[in-house]
Amino acid sequence: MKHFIPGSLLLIFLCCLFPLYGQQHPISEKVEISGLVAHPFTLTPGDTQGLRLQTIKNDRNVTGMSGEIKQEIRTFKGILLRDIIDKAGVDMPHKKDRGRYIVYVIANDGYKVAFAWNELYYGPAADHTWLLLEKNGKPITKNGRFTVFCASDVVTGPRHVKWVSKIEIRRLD
Ligand SMILES: Nc1nc2c(c(=O)[nH]1)N[C@H]1C(S)=C(S)[C@@H](COP(=O)(O)O)O[C@H]1N2
Ligand SMILES: [Mo]
Repeated sequence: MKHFIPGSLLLIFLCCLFPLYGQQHPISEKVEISGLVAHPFTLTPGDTQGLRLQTIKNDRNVTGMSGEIKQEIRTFKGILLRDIIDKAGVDMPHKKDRGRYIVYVIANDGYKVAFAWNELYYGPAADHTWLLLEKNGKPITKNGRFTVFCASDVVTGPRHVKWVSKIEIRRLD
């Protein structure tokens, strides 16, 4: 017997696979820091480029729009986002343009979140925005390897970025 699949059946089969394809979140093993910076660099779980890894006790869970708890984070290990930006060195010739700069956190599934440069230096988020490598004493594997988390946000879900692969410094018009 010939192994013959009619074209229409093949098409139906491929259409069934498509939603699965959309749900896959390829894990990035690195985070590239790039954009308007003097020294672009790459972080991996094994090479954090000499940046200070801090272990933090945390009382802010990952919450949704109506306050529901999506995930409990009791402790985490991570690098302050500001330390990462400092190391890369933002190329900002005119200080008064600081309000135009954003730190764009990009995930492998297309999710993107902007932080204003100003808030990461002068706002509540300055001391509370982290690139996490571990949660609750374990490396991030399920949504990993890197997560950005802003513990000073009122609702923390939207800026809890899983599968982070890039951090880009951009300037708005
Ligand atoms: N990469 C990525 N991160 C994401 C999302 C996403 O779709 N992709 N969803 C966000 C939303 S809307 C919420 S509420 C939280 C949920 O986090 P959880 O995994 O703890 O439920 O993740 C956020 N981070
Ligand atoms: Mo959400």
